[in-house]
Amino acid sequence: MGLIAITREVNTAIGSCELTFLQRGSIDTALAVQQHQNYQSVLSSLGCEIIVVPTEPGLADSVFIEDTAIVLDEIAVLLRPGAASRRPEVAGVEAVLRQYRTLASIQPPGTLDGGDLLRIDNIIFAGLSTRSNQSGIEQLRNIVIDHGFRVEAVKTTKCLHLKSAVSEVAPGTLLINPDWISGSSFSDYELIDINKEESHAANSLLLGQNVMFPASFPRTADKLMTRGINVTPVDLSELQKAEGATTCCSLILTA
Ligand code: CIR
Repeated sequence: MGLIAITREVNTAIGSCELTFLQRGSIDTALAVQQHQNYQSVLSSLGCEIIVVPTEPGLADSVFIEDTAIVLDEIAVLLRPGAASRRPEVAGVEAVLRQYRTLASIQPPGTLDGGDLLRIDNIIFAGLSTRSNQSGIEQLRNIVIDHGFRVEAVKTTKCLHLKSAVSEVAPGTLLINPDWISGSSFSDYELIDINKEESHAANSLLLGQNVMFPASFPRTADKLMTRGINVTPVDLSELQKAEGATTCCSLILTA
């Protein structure tokens, strides 16, 4: 059994991406492509086989593939992104995922973005956000309960997704921005606060013993390293301007 990372190409229309909490800044598309290629090389160096889903015209946010599905060992759930412009992204991802998993899907009026789903062991924390609604969370709960998963809703108001504010950096340990989400929903875990000057630093991708982490947040990276966590930096400056982060550019699964 090996690890697979499914990624999706950067679309040339990324400059017209969805934005919610950020002001639009100019994105260097060529640099975004280069940084995304490096992101894939890092995933590969950490043991993942990379499968790239081609993008399609008009899918400005397609690189943020995480928002289209959640993949568990037993099943994959195709999501229904909260931004209508992003819903056409799901079909291309479905075509690849059906080779690896039985599929279920979120139906209207439910909406759910993968960035709102923080899975830790058999618990899925689900952000109730501007993108993900109660119906989406309820549908996910009904789909995964038979596979032994519990879904806990957590309201977010200050950031795009739940995982903008909290992510797992080691088994039982979460990196959190306490200004964006209360630690009270995560009292069973050890919490590490981000450095206060790096408000977007809470999103990291844990792969085995390593954490892929944006190069733009060195103070928080130092904090993690001081705790004995292996940090592998990735420069994602251009995708960050599109309100993207580390987890959102891949779907990780075992196969
Ligand atoms: C959006 O607003 O949908 C995209 N521009 C960014 C999505 C980032 N997704 C994620 O962090 N899971």
